[in-house]
Amino acid sequence: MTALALFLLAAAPPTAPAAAPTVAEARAFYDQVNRTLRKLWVARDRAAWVNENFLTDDTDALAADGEAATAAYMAKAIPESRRFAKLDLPPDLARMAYLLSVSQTIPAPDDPARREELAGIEAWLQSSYGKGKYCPKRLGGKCLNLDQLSDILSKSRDWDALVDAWVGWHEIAKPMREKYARYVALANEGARELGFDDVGALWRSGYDMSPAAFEADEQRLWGQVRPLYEALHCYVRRKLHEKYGDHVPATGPIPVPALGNMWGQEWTDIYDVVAPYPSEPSLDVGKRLVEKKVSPTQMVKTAEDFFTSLGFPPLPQTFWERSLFTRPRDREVVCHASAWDVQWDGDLRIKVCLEPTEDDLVTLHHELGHDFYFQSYDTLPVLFQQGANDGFHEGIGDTIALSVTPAYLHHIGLLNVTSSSQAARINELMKRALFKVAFLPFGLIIDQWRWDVFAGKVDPAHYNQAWWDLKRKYQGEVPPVPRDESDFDPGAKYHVASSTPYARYFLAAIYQYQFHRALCRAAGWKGPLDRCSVYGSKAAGAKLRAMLSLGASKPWPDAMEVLTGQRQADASAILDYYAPLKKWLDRQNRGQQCGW
Ligand code: X8Z
Ligand code: ZN
Repeated sequence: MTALALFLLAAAPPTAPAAAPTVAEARAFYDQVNRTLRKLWVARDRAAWVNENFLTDDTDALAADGEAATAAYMAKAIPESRRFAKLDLPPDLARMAYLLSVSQTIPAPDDPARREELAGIEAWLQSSYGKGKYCPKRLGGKCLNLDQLSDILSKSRDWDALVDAWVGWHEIAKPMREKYARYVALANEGARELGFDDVGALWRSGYDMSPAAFEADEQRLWGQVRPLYEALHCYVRRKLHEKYGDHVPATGPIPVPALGNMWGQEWTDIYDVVAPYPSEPSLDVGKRLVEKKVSPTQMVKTAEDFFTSLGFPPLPQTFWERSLFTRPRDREVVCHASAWDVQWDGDLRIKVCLEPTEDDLVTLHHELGHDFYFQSYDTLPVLFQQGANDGFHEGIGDTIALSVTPAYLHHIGLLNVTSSSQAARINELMKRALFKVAFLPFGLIIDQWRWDVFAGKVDPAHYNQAWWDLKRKYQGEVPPVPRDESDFDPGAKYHVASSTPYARYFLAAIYQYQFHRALCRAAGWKGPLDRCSVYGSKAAGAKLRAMLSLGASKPWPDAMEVLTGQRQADASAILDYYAPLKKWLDRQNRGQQCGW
């Protein structure tokens, strides 16, 4: 030991035990976290907004900076918050501690170079998806974007054209494969530094239960709805086989492009092929939107009007000034629909590329559901400015869309005639089931795949195989042509390229019927659920707003109880809703070899 060291030892004061932290210190800490996060999130979201509205290399870099700055702060703040872990915190602080611990979707390693690399990959993936195009040789240099390719999937009934559009779009994802593997490795490092097994475990920790309990709960719900899905699959496959011959075999899984949607995630656009009673009055809202020359702004106003009829304040003037409603002709944008509160204080916006279609009218109700949720909690501390869980956020606009019934559409002039016959009702239920029941297994598998990837159960050499194994197993869907590991089909789906977790949509697909049932009861409706519209009911609106205004300040079962009286996800509402259709399908499927 040197003389200097000896001197220092001698001079050091006796070491006092570190003072135990107090609740007051914890409160000061979380006040500061909320203030700092507000600044970081506003900066991040401004950059993301500009980036997604104006995709260039520079705005990609700005968006990545915003993400990296947040990640850098989180990598320090989360470990620091553990100082208070042993304290008996009051419920609001305990809730903040929990929300902070799970608030990073893609956590970054606490090393600046790796953090920036990860943020750069995130921005690149999302940007590549946004700019994705297919330039078939036959068009001599003209390229087709996702809207145009989706249009082919939804309208063409020519098998070769369908397959060409499908394969063409999936080409955009091939270059993502290698970067995705790196992104998984870096994000997992970040998750482990925060004490999670991997990113998937972190995502499954956001539901006020253990990751394992969450997985089990999803499977419980899937088990309840699976017979309904299989009945629909069986009937639809038969109709598609009649239409396309052996391109859609009479038994086994269905090739995706036959289903009218790029990802086979919802099948509404083949309603014409499968309509139970084609001679009943038309349900073609898109046709009316075109005939009546309804503008994008009028479509948005129609959706807004539903919410204000329930007692929500109208959207702010800035919403109309700052939102994007149509695809710009002069620049690249991320067209996948989204809703924003950029300044976390009621700065509501949407970013959509509207066409006069029923799908887009429904999407508008979905997006405004996000905005009116933001509006309901925009004065809470930012850690509470979230849905009760992310499935709640996705489920609100969809709940309202369940009230957009044919009778309501007739009332607002978007359907010529309605009928109350049983045949018309089966048509309506079929159309909705093509949208919502078809979606259920898709809602499950996106994150089943990512959970397995993050957990290392699927390595990069099997990315595509694992994807199609899940699609076949849960959805009964297969690709139209052989695929291999030079493809990266998961990356051709927005939420994979944009790092958006997906279990939320599965939950929303179940919750929305529970919410709808509760709103209908509040509105005094006594008839069947599929005929109920709560349009104009202030009583239903008040119940809904009571739940939304909680944000994430309480565990989600508390929020659910406020609206529904229930504390659990419960598939009985969706099963009740489609019961008449299920009965009808079972009759149609008699003697068929269902399943795949
Ligand atoms: O991504 C969305 C919304 C934006 S949060 C348009 N949805 C999922 C999808 O398109 O895959 C809504 C339903 C499912
Ligand atoms: Zn959404």
